[in-house]
Amino acid sequence: MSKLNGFYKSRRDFLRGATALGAVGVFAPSILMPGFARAAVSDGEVLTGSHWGAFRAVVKDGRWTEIKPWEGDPHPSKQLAGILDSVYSPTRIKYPMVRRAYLEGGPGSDVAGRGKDDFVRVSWDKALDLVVGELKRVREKYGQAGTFAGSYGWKSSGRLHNCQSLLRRALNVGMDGAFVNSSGDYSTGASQVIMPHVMGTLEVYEQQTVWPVVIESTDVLVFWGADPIKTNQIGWTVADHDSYAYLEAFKKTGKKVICIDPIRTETAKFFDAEWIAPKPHTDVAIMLGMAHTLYTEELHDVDFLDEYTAGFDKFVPYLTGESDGIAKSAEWASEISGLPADQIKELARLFQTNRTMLSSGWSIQRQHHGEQSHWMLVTLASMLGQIGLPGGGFGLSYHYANGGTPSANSPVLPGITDGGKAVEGAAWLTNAGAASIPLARVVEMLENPGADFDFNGTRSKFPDVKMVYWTGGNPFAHHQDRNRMIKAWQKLETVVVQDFQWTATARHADIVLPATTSYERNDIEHIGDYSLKAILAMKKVIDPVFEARNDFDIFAEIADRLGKKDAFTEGKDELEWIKSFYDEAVKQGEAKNIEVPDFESFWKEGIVEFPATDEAKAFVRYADYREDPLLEPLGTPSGKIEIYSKNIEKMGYDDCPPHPTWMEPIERIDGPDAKYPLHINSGHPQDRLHSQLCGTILREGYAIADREPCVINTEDAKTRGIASGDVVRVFNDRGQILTGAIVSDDIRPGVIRVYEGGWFDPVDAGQAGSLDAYGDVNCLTPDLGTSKLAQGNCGHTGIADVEKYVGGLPEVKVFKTPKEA
Ligand SMILES: Nc1nc2c(c(=O)[nH]1)N[C@H]1C(S)=C(S)[C@@H](COP(=O)(O)OP(=O)(O)OC[C@H]3O[C@@H](n4cnc5c(=O)[nH]c(N)nc54)[C@H](O)[C@@H]3O)O[C@H]1N2
Ligand SMILES: Nc1nc2c(c(=O)[nH]1)N[C@H]1C(S)=C(S)[C@@H](COP(=O)(O)OP(=O)(O)OC[C@H]3O[C@@H](n4cnc5c(=O)[nH]c(N)nc54)[C@H](O)[C@@H]3O)O[C@H]1N2
Ligand SMILES: [Mo]
Repeated sequence: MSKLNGFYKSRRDFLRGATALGAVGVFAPSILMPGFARAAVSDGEVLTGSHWGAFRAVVKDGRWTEIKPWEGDPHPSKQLAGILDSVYSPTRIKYPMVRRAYLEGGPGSDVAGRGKDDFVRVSWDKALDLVVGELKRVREKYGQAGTFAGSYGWKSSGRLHNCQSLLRRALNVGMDGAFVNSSGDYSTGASQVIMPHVMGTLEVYEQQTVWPVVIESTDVLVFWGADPIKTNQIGWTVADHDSYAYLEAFKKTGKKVICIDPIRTETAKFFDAEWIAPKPHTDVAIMLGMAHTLYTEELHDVDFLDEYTAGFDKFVPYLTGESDGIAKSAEWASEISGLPADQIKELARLFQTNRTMLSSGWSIQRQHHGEQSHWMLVTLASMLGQIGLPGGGFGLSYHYANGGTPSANSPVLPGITDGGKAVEGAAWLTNAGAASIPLARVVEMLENPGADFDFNGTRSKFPDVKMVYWTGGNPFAHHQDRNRMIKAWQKLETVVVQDFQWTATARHADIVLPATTSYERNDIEHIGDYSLKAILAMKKVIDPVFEARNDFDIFAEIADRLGKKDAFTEGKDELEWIKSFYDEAVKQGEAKNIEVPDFESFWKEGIVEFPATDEAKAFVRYADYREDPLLEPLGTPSGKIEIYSKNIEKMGYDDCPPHPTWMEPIERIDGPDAKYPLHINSGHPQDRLHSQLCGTILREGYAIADREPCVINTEDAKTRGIASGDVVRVFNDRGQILTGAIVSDDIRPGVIRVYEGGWFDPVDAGQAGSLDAYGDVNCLTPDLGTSKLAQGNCGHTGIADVEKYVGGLPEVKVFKTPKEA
């Protein structure tokens, strides 16, 4: 499932949305006035937008000089400053570049030399000849599945220059779909597969009981591994930041807020919340301890469980220990989690006697057996019996893209498609005529061509991939176990990377194509993934920097060289595409009786806003199901919340039983055979978006000793002789990174925090196991699937140790331009 199209309130909306989008691309091209709004201004202000929000760009003499938040943004992100800097940063890719050994020796030359920054500048013509030549050669020599184009990542906002769809579109029309695709994402890999079995929907990208209702009706607001103050800075479309006003309003009520998190988060600080800090990776045990308390004290809602859920009776013998001899009591959970048993019991009673919203983030499912976390959360919420009541139940998206913000009655923009075939999770394996893999298994795929793998009830074989084309993502930041990945990458004969900055992924490529940032081209996007509060003209701010080209143009040219330019462009240029998306919104507006101005007025104005309806301001998730479970059944086989899933039972997976279960992860602190004493918390960064903006001035605000920070508890620092500001080496069997220490009591003892997205900067490039000079936490995390069911990534699993670094300090080089011969 992609996150492209906002959210769906219900399964039916989801189906409707899917069909509507399937129809995109058939609109006749319309002729626009020549030159209309095509040029960037040389002086003035341009309203545009990004994942970080909408803003006005001040341009002087054709150069972007200042960035001001849009007046309609109630809580602009401090990260905006980094955007401007990223455009002119020394890490910009200026020209098409080819790795020297590759240019001289051809595909597969000196693969161990990747990452050594030895590139040669070539013309666009030469670069595209090489790319297209390779696409053809690989197909001829290795067949349909020789190229991986399941490229993933947080490409920029915008419905047209969606580089991942454009890549697949070019290969669909130009190569008859001869490429390997991917399904899922890194965000919710486990949840988006288990939740349809449990709730009949994805849950994670859907509207929540809205904030006005929570403010009114919720008595106890629990953030379970969720930090909305940090993470709501970002939207998949253009962030609206409207949740901040609601969080403020909730704070004013003085009602109880609890944060269950190994870290005292920004959200915990904002609310001065009760901070409960369990050992990481033990949440399922804690929830089971609560469930056991409710059950043994007869506090569970028997009527709710009877009427709205299926299979509770099969879960009870596990809960009580009748089936395996271990009662999942609060005392049992206390042993595992380190929380006092009484605290677990008291929390269970508190939740039961108050209207409680259990709001969970996604880290607890980005872990080994991550499927169990949200399944157990739903089970706990079902026992509390408040699902579908105002302000009660659970929510899996309050922390993401300002979920819970009431939705406007707005049309939904379509976007460029991959060539008429939707890239949706459900279509995997048949998608685009070639194989598809669960995204996070990409390294395993390279290592084991022909080997079987399981996924959500299916079994398939890994294709034999020889070429990778990555665009709009940074796998050398987002993927786990960097050193294993480096070795696997060496199996590839050709790696093409299209980006605007010299990420580690680009530095490990053979052919590097410079893309524009979204501020160097025109596009269109919504403001507010959930609020849908406006449609924004993402106008070009400046002309392309150096030789950067738009993603659309690069792929149109590739399609052209494959003899399929018209099929790719459908005869439309940039602005004609944008207009066609907008015109679809106008049509929807007519059907829905919403006033939507025509394209010319919209583009001139730059924005059209839509207000939230009264109905949207009162939205309670699952209220309709609660009111009428027969007429409004869930999309599960039983039509009910599945605490026991017969479908999952049939799959017979040893690592995903048919009801929520505590399962030991491959490693955790104090777990069986734990080899290292500290858990690695690799949460999302406060001051950047993954690896984006790491190469900007924002880094000056957080880097310690020029490295990525590592937060360590005071006790753990003391026993290791570490002080704030020290350079420390974090290490385990998988890798070693240098970071700068921050000693703090805002983190549980036994836990360190290094945010994901720090740029990988190996001292000995190409050599697996090299010391990383800057601090890419994914040198330390394990690369394994959450389970056979979802095969999500386990970025939040992993243990390590830390020591003060006393060796000679290697220079951080990754933020400089590589050699441009
Ligand atoms: N250990 C650990 N690992 C994690 C996580 C974790 O919690 N812990 N979180 C995971 C999650 S949830 C995610 S979503 C991933 C994020 O992983 P990514 O999405 O891969 O990370 P980004 O840094 O956002 O990379 C986006 C890249 O796209 C490029 N780009 C942006 N716009 C454009 C464009 O218009 N055109 C082109 N061609 N390129 C563009 C940017 O320059 C950047 O290099 O990381 C995952 N990895
Ligand atoms: N500023 C900023 N915002 C972002 C992003 C970003 O990169 N920067 N990325 C966006 C994206 S793509 C995504 S997917 C979302 C990610 O949203 P999340 O996955 O929810 O974010 P994380 O920061 O990984 O984790 C949330 C919290 O879980 C806690 N946690 C970690 N392990 C455990 C555990 O075992 N138990 C408990 N109880 N808590 C635990 C972490 O300490 C953290 O405070 O954020 C989005 N928003
Ligand atoms: Mo994500």
